Amino acid sequence: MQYSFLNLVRQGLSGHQDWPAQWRSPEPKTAYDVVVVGAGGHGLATAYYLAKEHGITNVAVLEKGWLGGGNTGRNTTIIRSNYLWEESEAIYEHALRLWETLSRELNYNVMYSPRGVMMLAHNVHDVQVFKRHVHANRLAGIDNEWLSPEEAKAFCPPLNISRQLRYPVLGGALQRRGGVARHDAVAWGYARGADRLGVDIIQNCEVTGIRRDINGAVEGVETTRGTIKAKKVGVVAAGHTSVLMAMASLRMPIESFPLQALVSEPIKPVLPCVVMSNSIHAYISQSDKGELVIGAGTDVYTSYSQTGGLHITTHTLEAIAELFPTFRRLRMMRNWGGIVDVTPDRSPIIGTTPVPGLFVNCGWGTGGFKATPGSGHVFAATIARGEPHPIAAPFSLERFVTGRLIDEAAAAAVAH
Ligand code: FAD
Ligand code: PYC
Repeated sequence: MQYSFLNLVRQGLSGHQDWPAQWRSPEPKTAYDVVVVGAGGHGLATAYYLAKEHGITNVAVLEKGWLGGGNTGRNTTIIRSNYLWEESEAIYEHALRLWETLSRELNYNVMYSPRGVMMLAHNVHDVQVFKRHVHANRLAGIDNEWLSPEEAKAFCPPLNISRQLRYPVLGGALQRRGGVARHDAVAWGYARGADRLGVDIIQNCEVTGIRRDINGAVEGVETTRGTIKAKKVGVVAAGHTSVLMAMASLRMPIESFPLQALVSEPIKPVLPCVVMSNSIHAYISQSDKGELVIGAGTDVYTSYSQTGGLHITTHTLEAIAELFPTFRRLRMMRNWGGIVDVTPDRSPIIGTTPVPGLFVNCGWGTGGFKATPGSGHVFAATIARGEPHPIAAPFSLERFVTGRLIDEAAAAAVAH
């Protein structure tokens, strides 16, 4: 029998009992050293590094749906580390370096393709902001360079740099080491790696409660498949973090919004890089299957719907048609949404919580796919040691009390 993402999806959709033993999730044990809630890329990477780097293998990853079926399987896979502030540069660059060797590390082709991410400027403000990022990144040893409109077109031939555009291209910031990866392969690679090290990955297992002992410390979780004891619980459930943390009486500075993406019919290779335009709002790349992968913005209202307003995608397609007139004739095949969790400063929360034994990793908003390896790596260290990894430390929950925010709104690249 062959392991494949499709099989896992079917397993999640149709119930594990219909499938051969090697495809089924194991029955949960009654107790683990660590329970990770959420089998997205971040949760699976956390479990992998807990086992690989810290020797903690008595770990369960609990997933209410199927492995990789959340934002990990729904995103446009853009990878870059061209953020403005030092704290963000540190974590996203940490992740980018792990991406560079991830296929070898996992012995699984995650199809990381550093084809370059070009962010377009359409007005004076964009030019100033992106040049500021270029300088900040280069000072930190992170590649980023400024391109004129002609250089941008040479790098990406289908791009329209006509001065007649409503919002003409005034230049672009290019991170050549940025690119894309194959989202389901990332989930699968980490899942297989963790599984081989002894981690239990349990699908169709929703966490419905967090159990605490008489002193308030975590002692396990309630799930749709029974009670599971654990002295350490890591919540990595993008979009649903507030719901889960409320089970431990914690209120999170998080709002959840639908964010959409869509793909075109497949065509021959035509788009050699990733292009992002924050101002007129579109981002686009071409998958190895040939489909153009297009991302839209978030809905204006909070919601747990995995769809989103049609007018948001329409707006994005207008922007794509203006920037790439040759794509106008293409048909769109599918669109979908994911639920992203957004913090007030648009930076993630990674670390301990006021509840002993309860750890949280969330708030990646529209941009956490690129962080997957780095996020899992530092979160595993945080859980193993019981204190924040140095790269994670600035992203503590306490920053919303101390006011030491990491305001990355300008680098978020997606309207939200
Ligand atoms: P998820 O993959 O969502 O995993 C969380 C898991 O927790 C889910 O599988 C969910 O079912 C599970 N869960 C929730 N509640 C429970 C419960 N009670 N019990 C058990 N399990 C539970 N980022 C980028 O860097 N680049 C991009 O180009 C990009 N594009 C995006 C485009 C779209 C349309 C979307 C929606 C997001 C995009 N992102 C992008 C953001 C990125 O997808 C996320 O930040 C990232 O995938 C989060 O990973 P995760 O593992 O934390 O979450
Ligand atoms: O963070 O680069 C990003 C991104 C692109 C699309 C959604 N998020």
